Amino acid sequence: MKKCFSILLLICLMAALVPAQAATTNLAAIRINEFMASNGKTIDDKNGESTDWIELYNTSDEDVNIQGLCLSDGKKNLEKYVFGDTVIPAHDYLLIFATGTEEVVDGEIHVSFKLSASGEKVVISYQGVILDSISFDEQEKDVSMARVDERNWKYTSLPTPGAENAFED
Ligand SMILES: [Ca+2]
Ligand SMILES: [Ca+2]
Repeated sequence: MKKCFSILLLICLMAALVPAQAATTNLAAIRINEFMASNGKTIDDKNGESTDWIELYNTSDEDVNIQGLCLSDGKKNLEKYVFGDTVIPAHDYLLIFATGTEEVVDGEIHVSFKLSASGEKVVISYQGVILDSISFDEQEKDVSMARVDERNWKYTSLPTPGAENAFED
């Protein structure tokens, strides 16, 4: 009886230690989904500044831990920002602010570069392999570039930082 109880206790302990739904590390499921290189009145970061922002999207049915994923504004230095232990839930978004100062403000990720409104790139990579990238030209204030589908991007004056992309008719 005592042995039975011990085994039961062990099972309970193990169940508590193993997360119910472990996130995968399937970085191929992560896309750059939207960004804004000239943010006027669209959204403020948690410092109250209207800084550039980048939205990532998890296209998969499983939560993905993006630890080790790199984010940059060019291909020369891919590792301008390396994500720590960060989970993007299935079919969910992660909003990052390109403020020029690397910090986490109340859970909000800020990176050490900005996006140039006269044109630049957004690149995600892992260990030197580019997983997704978008090159852009001159950007208008409060107009974002948003992914329409796997291949196409469009400007939109209905920016949706952290939510499903929206476009004018
Ligand atoms: Ca830049
Ligand atoms: Ca969006």
